[in-house]
Amino acid sequence: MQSGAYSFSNFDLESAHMAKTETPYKATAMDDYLFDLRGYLHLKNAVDLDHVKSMNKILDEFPKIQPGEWHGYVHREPIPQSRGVCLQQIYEAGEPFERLIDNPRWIELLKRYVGGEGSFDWHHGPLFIDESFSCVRGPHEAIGMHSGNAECNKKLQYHYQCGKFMCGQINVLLALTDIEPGDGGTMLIPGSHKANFRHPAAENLDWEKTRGMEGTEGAIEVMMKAGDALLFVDAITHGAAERKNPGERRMVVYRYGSAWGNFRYGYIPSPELLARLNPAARQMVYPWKHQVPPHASGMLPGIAQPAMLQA
Ligand SMILES: O=C(O)CCC(=O)C(=O)O
Repeated sequence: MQSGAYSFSNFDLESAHMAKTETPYKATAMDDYLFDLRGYLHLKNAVDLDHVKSMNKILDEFPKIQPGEWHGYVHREPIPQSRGVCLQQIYEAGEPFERLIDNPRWIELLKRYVGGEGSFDWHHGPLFIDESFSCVRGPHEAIGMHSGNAECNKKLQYHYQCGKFMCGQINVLLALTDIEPGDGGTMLIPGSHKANFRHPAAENLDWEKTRGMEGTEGAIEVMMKAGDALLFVDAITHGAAERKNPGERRMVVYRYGSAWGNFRYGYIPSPELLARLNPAARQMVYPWKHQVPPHASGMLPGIAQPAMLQA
């Protein structure tokens, strides 16, 4: 159902996201309303369970690399174990992760909410993914509260102007396991993407010592089924509850912004990945098209071979 359907109930909204079709899902009037109001959308069954299974299999078989080490083009982020094991450039870990880049369940929502169609913002393409990672957390692991409109930076802005959304960054967090009470769910403060004040508890937060966000005034913990996705503007104050249960919580995050952005950690996609992706997906991971004089073409970075990038 398209925009204009204000009678959309929550149930219908969820069913719409369950549709087993490759036709890209388009935002409804209710999606726009809820996204604007709360700063996030819960996309139920965004990815089917076979797809989830294939990603979990890759993670199960992935070598146990240490923080800062590489396996292929995947890098384990050097973060404290208290935040879990995060594998950066996860779209390099295999086709099931590649398929998430321009996933039809969310790609049109991303284009709409990052915004910029018909303006310079789309000069290099509609979107750029500056970070893609998997994160596996065990007992006592979590991430503390961060972000919020009151942090005041452009990446964190939430903006609706001239009838258009213009968001600095939108995250898609896809659950690879069910996330139930005690599992360490994502926590959000609905509406904080428009907040004019920092959360008082954020003022003296000790990032090294902090664990989960549970108990934070105004925050909710989102329960998800494996295959559900949480689409949220990075401007919303968020984090995760500490995992209390045995076992693991698994998820991936892909962060989308304008194609004039840059990689958060300076990664560069592999030539193999760029050669495999369809042009739209390739543009989302590497929007640059370099122009250099002929005598300087050998000076381009290894991956940036013009023939590959102009296709
Ligand atoms: O781990 C989570 O659930 C929250 C993820 C997060 O904080 C982020 O994507 O910035």
